[in-house]
Amino acid sequence: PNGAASGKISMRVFDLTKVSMQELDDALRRPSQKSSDAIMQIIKPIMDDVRTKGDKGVLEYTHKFEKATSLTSPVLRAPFPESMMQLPAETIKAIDISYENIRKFHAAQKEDKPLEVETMPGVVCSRFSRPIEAVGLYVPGGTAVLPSTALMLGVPAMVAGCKKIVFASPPRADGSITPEIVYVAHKVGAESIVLAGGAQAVAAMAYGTESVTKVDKILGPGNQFVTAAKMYVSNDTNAGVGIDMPAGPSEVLVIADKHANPAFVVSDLLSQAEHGVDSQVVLVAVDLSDAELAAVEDELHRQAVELPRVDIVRGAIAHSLTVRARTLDEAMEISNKYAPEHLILQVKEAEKLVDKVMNAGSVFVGQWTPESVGDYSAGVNHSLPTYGYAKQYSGVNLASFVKHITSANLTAEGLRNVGGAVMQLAKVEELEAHRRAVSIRLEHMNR
Ligand code: HSO
Ligand code: ZN
Repeated sequence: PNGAASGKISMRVFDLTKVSMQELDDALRRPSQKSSDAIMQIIKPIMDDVRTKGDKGVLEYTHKFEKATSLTSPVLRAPFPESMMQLPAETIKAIDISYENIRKFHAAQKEDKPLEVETMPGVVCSRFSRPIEAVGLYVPGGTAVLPSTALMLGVPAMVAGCKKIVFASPPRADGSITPEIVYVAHKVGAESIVLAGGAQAVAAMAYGTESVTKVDKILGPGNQFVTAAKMYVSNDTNAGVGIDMPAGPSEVLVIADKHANPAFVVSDLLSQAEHGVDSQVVLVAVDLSDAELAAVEDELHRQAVELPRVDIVRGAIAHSLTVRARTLDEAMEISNKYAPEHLILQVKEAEKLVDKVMNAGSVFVGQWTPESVGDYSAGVNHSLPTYGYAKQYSGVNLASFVKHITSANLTAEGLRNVGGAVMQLAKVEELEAHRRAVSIRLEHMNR
């Protein structure tokens, strides 16, 4: 295909015996994101329009951006008509299998009973969780259809017990919505689908309209306008809405040694590279000879030119790299510093290396575990921290859909035991009413 005509597809190589860690750090720095100021200026009027004009505001933007001029309501309510989820049997089966695995894994994350600790005799502290009542799940449209994202957000929301699950996704020009997304929405018991994309969808769910349900938290990936709109509403106390992590371009880091099959390694690198020209893939090759590395490089070109999305791959590979490391420890050090969204371990005894993983969104262990299984069907979530945020954030999981509430429950003996400390600290902070809330009770006990 056309890819072959425009030169060999290859990644820059950094050899750790030749370059310094500093040079490598520079090379591994993610391409800087576009300034969000300009984007904020673009979305601000959209947010205002939707907040003030409601349904009419949403529809205007959907007519304009999605060309879905026949739409007269921005919302599709459950029960969704069968006719909107007509799918080939194989697709139904694939969604059903994936749904079940994702459900099982996230159901296992439920805490079956409240955590309870008696910190002193008579002083009992507990923690329990409650679902977030209403969640808005954004599923991007555009070039790719992403029912897998609907599953990754909808299934944990259902398992957590969120009462109102609202999906939002841009409709097609004829006003219809991808049937795969309708089917997933039906399976997780969603109450509605907002037929809108971009900032207008986020605004509608954050503020609510005549027909769009106002939600408490908005989750899901999206383009820069969606991301900016999520930041905007999360800073607006009038909206009172939470958001998940901002999603950046996809990434994968593969650690491969001599035992790895070059064809497998390359297929994993390319499966992330085909997401977008801004995706970044990193191969850390551990103790490969020049000939072994050359074999991987040839394989990369060979597989890449066969792909329908070779032009996107070319863009991603242009800012991707191979790092030659001497040992597994060195490889892990690089990976932990980079904190990849996805980490693939294609080394002998890969399970042993997992103990050394400190920073990563999700780990794929051993040669039989391509990242695609996690993207779709294994059960793990694919909404993960990018851009190095795996250093401090977790991917979407059951906890993303619940709040943890704590409670304290004291007996008279408990208050006698802890009261002195409370009164002394209240004194230090010169908060007399605090101190008295204890002393009044202790005096009452002694009467
Ligand atoms: N790899 C993506 C998720 C995805 N892959 C969806 C295919 N469909 C997250 O980085
Ligand atoms: Zn993917």
